[in-house]
Amino acid sequence: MKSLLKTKRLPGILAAGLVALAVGAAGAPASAATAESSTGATVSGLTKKQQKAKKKALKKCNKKRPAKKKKACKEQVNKKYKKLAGKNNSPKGKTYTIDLGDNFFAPSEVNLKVNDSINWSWANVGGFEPHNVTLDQGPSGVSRGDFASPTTADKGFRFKRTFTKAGTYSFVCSLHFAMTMTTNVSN
Ligand SMILES: [Cu+2]
Repeated sequence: MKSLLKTKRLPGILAAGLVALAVGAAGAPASAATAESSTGATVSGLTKKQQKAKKKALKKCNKKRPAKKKKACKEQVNKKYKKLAGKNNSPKGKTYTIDLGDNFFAPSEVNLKVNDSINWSWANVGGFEPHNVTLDQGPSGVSRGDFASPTTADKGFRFKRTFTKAGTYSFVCSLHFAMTMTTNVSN
């Protein structure tokens, strides 16, 4: 597991650019692939992986003869990925509550599926000792800023985040280094 601080961002940007070019060639707007929504899907509604698969499928269609078959093939591919994009844009994940305490997370380990969420709750803290949720390590492409709660002792405080990328996430309270938790996210 690489530390997030050491994560190289450039290859990701290059890859996104290549996908953008590929999608552009397939007829979708080239700008679509660069920005990602909270679901991990691009603005076009497809994940980068899905965009790649779509491009491959369309390429296959190009080999079909006669032109009528080629057209029908492309229509089918476009329809399929339009449906997938719709799914991506309306994720139906579960929400799990994790309690913060003095000084622990409970439970300290949780297994999620992609698009599930955690709602961290300060309801059970003492009210004097401030705490936060800080991402220590996560899968590549996830940044600390995606999971950075304010620091507070406010029992009414809640911090909710959706997990769109599979992998292992280690969280810590930056004021109490023994206060850790692990989130495993699978596809
Ligand atoms: Cu703390």
